[in-house]
Amino acid sequence: MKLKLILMLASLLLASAGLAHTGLAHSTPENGAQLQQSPASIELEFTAAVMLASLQLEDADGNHLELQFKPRPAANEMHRVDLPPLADGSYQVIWKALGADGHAVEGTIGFSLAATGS
Ligand SMILES: [Cu+2]
Repeated sequence: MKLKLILMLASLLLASAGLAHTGLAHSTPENGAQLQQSPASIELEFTAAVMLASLQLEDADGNHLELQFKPRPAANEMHRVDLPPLADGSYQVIWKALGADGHAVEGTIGFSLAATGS
């Protein structure tokens, strides 16, 4: 019965649309930012309090840079992690967080750095 299947799929879609997962509201640097100064920190602001489970900084060659990040059990809307001075190049920030609804969310923020006069 095709109609039954369509109705079932439609109700599944409606049900999942009603669940709002916690997401990233804003980041500094922003995704796609082209910076002229090495950012002192990365700031992630979420739509609701989350536990930041992991944060990695990767350069264009795929190397992971050492960060002073340790996961903390406290949930916050805003997470800030200090960055070391960065060389010119492009970077990816890969974050994973656990939302209040128990769902894991993750994302990537890319930015590039080209310091003037260097
Ligand atoms: Cu969720």
